[in-house]
Amino acid sequence: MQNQNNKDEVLEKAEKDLSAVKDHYIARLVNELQGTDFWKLRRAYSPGWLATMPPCGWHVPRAVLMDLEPGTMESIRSGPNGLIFRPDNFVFGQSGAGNNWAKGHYTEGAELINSVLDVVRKKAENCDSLQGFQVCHSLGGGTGSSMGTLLISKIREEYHDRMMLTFSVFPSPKVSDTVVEPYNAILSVHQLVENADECMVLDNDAPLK
Ligand SMILES: Nc1nc2c(ncn2[C@@H]2O[C@H](COP(=O)(O)OP(=O)(O)OP(=O)(O)O)[C@@H](O)[C@H]2O)c(=O)[nH]1
Ligand SMILES: [Mg+2]
Repeated sequence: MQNQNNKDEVLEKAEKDLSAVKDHYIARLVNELQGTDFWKLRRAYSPGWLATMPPCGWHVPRAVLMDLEPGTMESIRSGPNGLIFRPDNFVFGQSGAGNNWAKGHYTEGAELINSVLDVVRKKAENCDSLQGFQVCHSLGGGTGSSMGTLLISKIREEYHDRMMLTFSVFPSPKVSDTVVEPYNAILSVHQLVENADECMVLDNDAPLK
């Protein structure tokens, strides 16, 4: 309850000063807020940002959502912002990665990655002047870290002259679910150093300070 009040306060504060909301501010807020709040904020401030306006009349984020399990997609779809996403932009598997970096990078993730790339390609082809890509993921779990970095390397291979910016949530021992989180993060950092142009490091310790 306290947490919800804090989030509402942050959103309210941001809503009061439109001009103050710059990209770095949004990036900091992402650390404090859940993904759905991020889109709520984005929709409130700059509806044209990374979005296309289809004939239906509302802005649709030019975003591809991927996971190795269906649960997270279902909660986004049934959440307050579920309707703003195009249903064909959700790509998910059934098995999950279970915090296992190798599963996301080499086995389950590698099987699903081509379906994700098909959607990414379609989005990229619809852009008038494609500038780059932004990837939001966590580095502690099994999917965002391993399949996230696999996606980044595949995009880099195909669009080597476009910018790659990542918003990477680094694990914190204070909110850690499993002991393998630091290992997943280290394996992913190695990939990010190779394939990303810029990484926004979101420290999961920060909201607890
Ligand atoms: N700041 C923030 N951190 C999150 C959030 N959700 C998960 N995390 C962190 O992300 C890490 C776990 O990663 P998840 O994204 O849940 O895992 P995943 O990438 O889906 O991988 P698997 O579920 O293992 O397949 C942990 O370090 C969590 O603390 C969130 O909404 N906000
Ligand atoms: Mg997961």
